[in-house]
Amino acid sequence: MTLLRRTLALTAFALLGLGYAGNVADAQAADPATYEIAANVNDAAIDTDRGAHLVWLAPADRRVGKLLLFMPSGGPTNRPPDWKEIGTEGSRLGYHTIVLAYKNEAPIAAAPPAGCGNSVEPPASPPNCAFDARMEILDGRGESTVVNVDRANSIENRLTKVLQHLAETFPADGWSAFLDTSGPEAAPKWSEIVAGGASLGGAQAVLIAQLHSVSRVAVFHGWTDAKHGWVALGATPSSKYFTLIHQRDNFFARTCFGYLALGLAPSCPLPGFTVVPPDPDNPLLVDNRQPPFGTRQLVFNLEPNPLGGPINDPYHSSTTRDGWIAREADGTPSQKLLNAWRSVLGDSDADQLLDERDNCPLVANSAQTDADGDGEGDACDRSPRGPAGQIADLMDHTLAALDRPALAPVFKVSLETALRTAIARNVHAACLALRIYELAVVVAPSNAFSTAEKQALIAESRQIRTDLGCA
Ligand SMILES: [Ca+2]
Ligand SMILES: [Ca+2]
Ligand SMILES: [Ca+2]
Repeated sequence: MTLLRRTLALTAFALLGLGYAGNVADAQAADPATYEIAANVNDAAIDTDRGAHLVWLAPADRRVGKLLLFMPSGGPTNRPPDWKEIGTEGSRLGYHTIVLAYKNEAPIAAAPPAGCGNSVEPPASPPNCAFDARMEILDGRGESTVVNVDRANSIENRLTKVLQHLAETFPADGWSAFLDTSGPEAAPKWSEIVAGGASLGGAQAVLIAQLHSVSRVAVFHGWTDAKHGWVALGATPSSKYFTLIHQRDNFFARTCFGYLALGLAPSCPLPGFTVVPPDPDNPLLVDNRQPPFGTRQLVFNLEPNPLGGPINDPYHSSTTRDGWIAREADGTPSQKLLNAWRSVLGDSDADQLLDERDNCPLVANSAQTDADGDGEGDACDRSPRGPAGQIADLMDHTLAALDRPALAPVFKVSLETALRTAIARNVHAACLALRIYELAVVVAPSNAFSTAEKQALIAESRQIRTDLGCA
């Protein structure tokens, strides 16, 4: 008995220690990319002027078997090395992570004929300007008159080629799971991919999710053509969309219409964010809340990093771009911003364990201790020591209340049977032993327990039977 209890306690202690050892990543700087892969790998027709792809491979014990595709914002100088922090965070969460170099140098917002204009409303011509431009950036099939992306340089081909390279070069690392080879030409396996990005790239993720059923959509920053009429739900349901925007992003007001189309906002302007100037104490801001946030559309209002240098809209850039994101005094990304990133990426309680592998998805518990091993972490398990621990407690309470020590074996026999069978997961036998115990308490002489003690012990035993799922 005593030995059993000590074993339980030591196991819990050991798990606690292991868990804490795994929770030091928060204070580290960005991880260097695991691989930097030339954009023209496996295809000489891809031009390299958008830089190389950055790829992070999560440690084997953290991998969740999903790819995070992150597409940078639009602009001639916006290349993957400006998104190392979010790439790092994706990897730390367990995603195979690719920050993709793609044809983002002709932003949709450029004045026609280079783009579709910077207005809230779509340009008079060409019709469907933003949709066609985005389609061409995605698949390179000549849809647009304002951008010029051939098939080789499309997002689809660039992603496919880098995935093929990774799968061929590192066959043991799981990259082939993100390739669909069932058709005449290999393609990304979108069902296993989190489509994510910043601004132009965020809206490319929305387009991908319209066309394909993706694992999740992670849309960061506002985007210029959010009200150009093309944003709609398609293959991916609204429940898989998650977004983050800075309240002072110059696209904030118009992006609401994108959220509206995706079922992320009930109306526009975005309810709760209409006060001018923005109220820093607004309780809806993620800055003023603790995860889990419980909503799929997040707004923040942190000060951008002034060291990023002059840029048209530092608030816009500060949603994910390394030079402008809010940072702690030690230079690491703002914890409040990290909380929001993690929520958007699928870690609702921001403890760096994605919901799907978190034993308490809505309670921060990076240690993941689970003393009774039932798959529910101690932090959210109503009986964290499990039935065995509860029965051990009942034994203690019984012997402490008992005024006639000579009767102890009567109760010990049934409780030890209950304990032994509960540990063996023989629920039926444990339930029976507890009923026998309760009967023994009921018929015990009045000089053994007081009436109140009897009632308390029986109630405790019944609770254990409920937790065991006794019939
Ligand atoms: Ca989590
Ligand atoms: Ca948790
Ligand atoms: Ca548990």
